[in-house]
Amino acid sequence: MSPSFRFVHAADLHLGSPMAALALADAGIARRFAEAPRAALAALVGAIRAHGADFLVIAGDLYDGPWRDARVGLFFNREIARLGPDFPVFLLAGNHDAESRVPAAIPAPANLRRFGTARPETFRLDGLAVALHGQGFGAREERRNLARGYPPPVPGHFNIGVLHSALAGRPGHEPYAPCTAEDLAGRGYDYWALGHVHAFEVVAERPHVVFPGVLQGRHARETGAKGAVLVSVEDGAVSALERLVVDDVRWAAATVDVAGALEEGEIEARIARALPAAAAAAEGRPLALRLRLEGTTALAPRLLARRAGLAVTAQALAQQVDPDLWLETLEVAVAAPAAAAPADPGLDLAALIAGLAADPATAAEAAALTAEIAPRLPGGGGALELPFGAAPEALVAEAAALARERVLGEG
Ligand SMILES: [Mn+2]
Repeated sequence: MSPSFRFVHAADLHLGSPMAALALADAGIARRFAEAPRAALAALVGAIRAHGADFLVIAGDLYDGPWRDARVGLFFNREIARLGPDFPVFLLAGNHDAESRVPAAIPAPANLRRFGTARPETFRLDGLAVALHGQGFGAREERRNLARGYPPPVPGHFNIGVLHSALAGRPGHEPYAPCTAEDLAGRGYDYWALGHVHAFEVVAERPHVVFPGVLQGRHARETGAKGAVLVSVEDGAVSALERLVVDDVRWAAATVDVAGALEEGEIEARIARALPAAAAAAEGRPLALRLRLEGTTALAPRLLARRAGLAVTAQALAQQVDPDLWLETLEVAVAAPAAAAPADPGLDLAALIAGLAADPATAAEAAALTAEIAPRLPGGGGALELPFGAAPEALVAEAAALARERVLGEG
């Protein structure tokens, strides 16, 4: 009879990652968000101790990239050391922390074991009859099917394959170390501890193929609960798999339909109605909300021109719902109804502005200006990105709305 045990599978901690700024947050809350990836690791260590797990597997992208200094590495080592000198931690390098980008620059705690990158390596925990097989990334762009080179399972052991891969492809993720779920099932292992894909996913069972997802969401596209997984093994088979939700802050996105709204009070009322459902996603944590206004309304030029003020209003409304509900961005994706014919066809300013706004040359000029100005701003352009969105077209649309308001007195 094989021993029963439990282990924790985590991946994509991205320590050292810059957290998206919150325009209206005060210094304290901004710091809370900035430190959330570290707080999530500390919470994970606490959860491991509380659950009495036997070992920890980290399947790549522990670090977001090359260290700015040694502090991030010292922080990780300290947290791992809190698990005790006899608690095994297995670490695999992913694309973000490939060996060439994040070399093992400082001495590691005695309980940390790092998979090699030249070939697959096997670690055994003979007391638990566990064998772990893994090959880390030597360089960022690993295009080979690494899984195919993994060794046969160790007989009489619970075999775990540790791999950083998007499998045959996952939207939004580079197709590094590509392989199929069939490649993995064919190895004869009991559990595949994957990393790289930031959403939690149980791809298959028996053998289990699992992405725990990112440990802490870092921007408004990483929404919802985040953490690791706790795997229970009895009689040589997975008997339970549960999520350990350890994120310290959370992200959400919501869309408000402003179609047909005739006055700003109506816009505010519709924002206020959307907020409680969005706030529910926080589950007691600070929540950063990306709010998007959509629809065709005569107020469109005014909304685009006065977005900064509207963002402050939305933040104030959010605080009424939950003091820890923070507006990440207010996206104003609205359109004005088709305009009536101008009174004086001789000088049609509205048409002139609309024509300029639709001209690709204007967008190109806006993109060039943005690229020139952004690096000179504090934070390297983050401040510019936040109010205007990524696309030069959005910048031009906002400029056109401002011009209409100033020149034509609209809005
Ligand atoms: Mn990755």
